[in-house]
Amino acid sequence: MIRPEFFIETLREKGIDCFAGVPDSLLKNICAYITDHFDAAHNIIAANEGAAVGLAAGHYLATGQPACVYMQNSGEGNIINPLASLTDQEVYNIPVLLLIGWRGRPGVHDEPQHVKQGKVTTGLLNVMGIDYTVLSKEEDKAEAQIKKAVAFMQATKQCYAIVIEKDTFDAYTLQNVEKNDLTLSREEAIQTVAAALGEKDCIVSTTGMISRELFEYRTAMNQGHERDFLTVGSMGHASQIALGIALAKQDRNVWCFDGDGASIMHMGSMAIVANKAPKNYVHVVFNNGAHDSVGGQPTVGLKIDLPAVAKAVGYKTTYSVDNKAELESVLAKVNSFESPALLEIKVKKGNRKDLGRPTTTPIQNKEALMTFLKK
Ligand SMILES: Cc1ncc(C[n+]2csc(CCOP(=O)(O)OP(=O)(O)O)c2C)c(N)n1
Repeated sequence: MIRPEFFIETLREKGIDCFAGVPDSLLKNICAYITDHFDAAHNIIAANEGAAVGLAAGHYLATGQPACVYMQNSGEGNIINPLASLTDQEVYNIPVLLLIGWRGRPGVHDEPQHVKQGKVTTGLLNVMGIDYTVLSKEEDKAEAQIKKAVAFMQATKQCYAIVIEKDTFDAYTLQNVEKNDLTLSREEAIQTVAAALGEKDCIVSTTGMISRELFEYRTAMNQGHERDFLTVGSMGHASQIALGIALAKQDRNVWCFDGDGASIMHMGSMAIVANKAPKNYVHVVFNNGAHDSVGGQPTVGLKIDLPAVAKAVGYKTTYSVDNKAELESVLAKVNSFESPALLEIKVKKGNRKDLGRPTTTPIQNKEALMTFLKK
């Protein structure tokens, strides 16, 4: 295994001292080390991975030094456009070092949403003409790979990718944890909202723990899972899946259970929700100011005024609560919400250690929901 400090300090010695990206569970230890050891101008947790490539390009334009973009391989989809039309040698020819966590690597068991992405991870790099290496788990070999990557970028000005397998890095625990006094847990907030829903209502929940906690709530209540679409992948798009359903099924309320990281990832979608103005749409954002599902790295979620953003783009009703009593009193008024509505629930970080994963497959989930929506 490689020590995070060894990896990052080797990059720093080679002139790479600026990072941007979206955190990943495979890169949790590296992301935590970067968060603790680089200031705000040298580590930017971006809205999405494509935005991180933009930041890295800006850094190169200003300094002549490549920056490093870290991401889960799910983020490859978000970087294709800036790779093809910004950094590519046939356009501006700007070097960026891509650090890609390889979930779903063929032969390694992983969740369904990672299987396809795992199969195409290196193929996508090939198609984009990006040279890459899979990082060795031995430090001396890894050091040689880093040297080669940096030399390649210096010589060609092209991007280069380092692909990271599971269990490549030693443990490192984030020290700079931003403290707040939030007490409501996300799981309790999810249960409270789910319990307030009408019989015909459906939920589209976002990637990560939110969907897992919702799934476990239904199981615990013996309710079945047909009313929930668990967006296990496709981070940031739950609000649009919900909008698609809401516009086509105006006879029932559609709830989006979103995270702050996910809603910020494609925040422009909020403007589309507001503009389409469905009469049956409630956007709930469980805001813990963190990418909790992949290691708790900070988002800007608690530093921005989400209800004000929603209001500014045209949501008709907005609420922000941070405790159960307030949440219940808002939910009691649900039938008089002018829609689309945004309900921000500020919650603390963290999850139950024995939290399970959905036991239904994505196809089963889809079919059950479609049957439910026909009723
Ligand atoms: C495009 C993409 N980038 C990164 C990830 C990895 N990922 C899964 S969940 C998650 C964090 C989600 O944070 P948030 O929406 O705030 O919800 P929380 O986990 O805090 O409840 C991330 C970064 C992903 N699945 N897809």
